[in-house]
Amino acid sequence: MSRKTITAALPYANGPVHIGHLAGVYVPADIYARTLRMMGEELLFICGSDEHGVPITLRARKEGITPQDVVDRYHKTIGDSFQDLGISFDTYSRTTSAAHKQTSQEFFSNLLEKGAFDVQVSEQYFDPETQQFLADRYIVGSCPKCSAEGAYGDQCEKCGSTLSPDELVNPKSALSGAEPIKKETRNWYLPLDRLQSEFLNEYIGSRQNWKSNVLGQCKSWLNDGLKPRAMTRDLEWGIPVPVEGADGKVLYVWFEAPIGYISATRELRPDDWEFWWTGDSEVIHFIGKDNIVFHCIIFPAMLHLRGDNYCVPSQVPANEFLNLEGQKISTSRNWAVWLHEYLQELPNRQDELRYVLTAIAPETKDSEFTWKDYQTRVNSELVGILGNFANRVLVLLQKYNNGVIPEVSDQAQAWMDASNYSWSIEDLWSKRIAPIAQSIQEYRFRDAQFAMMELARYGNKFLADLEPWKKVKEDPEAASAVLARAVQILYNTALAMEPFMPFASQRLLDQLNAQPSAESKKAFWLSQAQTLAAGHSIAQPSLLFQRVEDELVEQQMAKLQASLAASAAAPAASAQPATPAFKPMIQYDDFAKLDLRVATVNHCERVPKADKLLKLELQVGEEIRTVLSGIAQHFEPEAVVGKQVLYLANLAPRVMRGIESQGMILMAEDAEGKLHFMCPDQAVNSGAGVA
Ligand code: B3M
Ligand code: ZN
Repeated sequence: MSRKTITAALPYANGPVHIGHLAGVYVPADIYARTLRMMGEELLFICGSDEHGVPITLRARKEGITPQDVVDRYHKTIGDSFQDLGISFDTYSRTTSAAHKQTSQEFFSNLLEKGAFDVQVSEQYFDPETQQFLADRYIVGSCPKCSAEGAYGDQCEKCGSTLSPDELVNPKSALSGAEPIKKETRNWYLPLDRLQSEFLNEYIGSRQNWKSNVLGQCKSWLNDGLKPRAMTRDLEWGIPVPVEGADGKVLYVWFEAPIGYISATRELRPDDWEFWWTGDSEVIHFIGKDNIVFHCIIFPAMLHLRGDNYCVPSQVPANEFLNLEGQKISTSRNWAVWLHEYLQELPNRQDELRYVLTAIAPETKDSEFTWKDYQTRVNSELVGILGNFANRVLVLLQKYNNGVIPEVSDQAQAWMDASNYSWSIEDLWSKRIAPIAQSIQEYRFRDAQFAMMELARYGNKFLADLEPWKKVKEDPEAASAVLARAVQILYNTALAMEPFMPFASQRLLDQLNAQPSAESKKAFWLSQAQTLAAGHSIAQPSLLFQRVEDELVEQQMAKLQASLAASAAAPAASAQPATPAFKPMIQYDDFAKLDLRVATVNHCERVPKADKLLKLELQVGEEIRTVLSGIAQHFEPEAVVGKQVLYLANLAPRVMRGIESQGMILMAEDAEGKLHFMCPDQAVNSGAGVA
């Protein structure tokens, strides 16, 4: 068995994780890592926060905080919630770490020295208002493939298509809402077109055991013909490009984020991290389908170019998407079940969530989570089958044998054999446990969990057929023999539960008063069912799972509806009607009274305790004027300095927050409620009249 480097997609640290992330990536990855660890495989399970990228800077702007504040908040929220859910990473790192900066810059420099990049001057989209280049995610518009609004310049989140900004319909800058313009800039491109024929066609073509949904997507990209893609961007937030003269440029987030797996390994294992990424290591990436191109095309191309015996991903078991109550999960509309909120509102129900998400996992096609289904599966499967089986065996063993596992006499065994329950530990393993292990190793976690539940179903049928509660009256020894067998089925069920429901597995082992060794667990997963010896005393039984009552479902549904109502109401509150109603007619003399000027913003700052106001110092010809303006939630002070604005110079001054505001700057407000400066199309002398 070669060593395995198992990774789970690095969640963007611009918000918490939700059940879609869990079902798509983290729960299956954890089931896989836990099982192989118990099988004794040499492995590392790697993850961390993806802390660069435009969504983070967009949220920072929206909240008036720094990108580092954003990632610090969500790195903790995400890391804590994964831990509470029992996701057993060996490390949960982050891409703002020093190790990551070093590793990704070294990786880039290594490729640069090999001449792997083509430096191209290209025209990039530029925001004329904020004077910044726009990375793909800074450009939003309608998706050319599915017409969804709010598609990004690199990807449509609705249909999963990979896009380029030029394809977007009606592109706008996500920074200022302005129409982006093209401006020349120099970037370093990965020649994916050349790499396709050199390496990628053969690499993808030889991935026989990859899931069809993954291979399908890869082959469609290859059939379309790969194009060179810039691995650097003109952005402030990110890993600086380690090249002289590349100031203001950072590594493309999808170049450095996958390197985050390597840097996290380096942090965890400073002495032998390269061992896990070279030679015959098996790299296995757990991701969602929207990350396939980056993990199956771009990152393998990078690793191939890196050379030095770096290994390319051997398996990428990507899942499809999970929907919620008939709709796509949407972070912007808060149509989601957030993990940290679930853990707060439904304490000690981690296993229920893990179980349900595995049972409905979108392994081959999109699937659906509903709270009603959650309730049904918990109540009828976890409580009704698994919990019921455990409770019956433990209670009856306490009742008939004081909780001690009895010997099984030949006579009692003969009776069970005659009842078609010939007992064979070998059969129990080969027929009921081996299929669980095999399904897990083949990334079929739904099947694996179903096979695990089959153990409990078998146990329930065993009891129902032999009815020890009746047999005990005429033949207590036979009844005890049934329980002696049933408790072995239960013990193996507890062992089989661990990858799926680690908390409940431990609770059940505690009730069995069992402390299986690592060797015993390894044997369980590789070769034989385990037994508790005759004479072993179990502990006091208690219910493994609690029922989900209707009010829990009602509460969660009400919460979702409230989110929907809130997000539906939000545009109405801020958006203006397409054309605001016209005001009553005025006479020319009324207009002539207005003294409108062009003013230049010399300085701009926030107003303490006034989160909507900015204080601007305006140059108006020879005069300096101070104006307070309610634009603080639309613009950063530094984005305003230097602008020429439309200024109403003869509006009577008024004092706000103790500051005298002299006049007013005039802004346009668009249909989404976004504000825009009314600037002259070229610089004019400040104080110039407007009529
Ligand atoms: N941050 C997850 C996403 O696309 C992305 C994964 C990076 S894994 C290197 O939501
Ligand atoms: Zn689309």
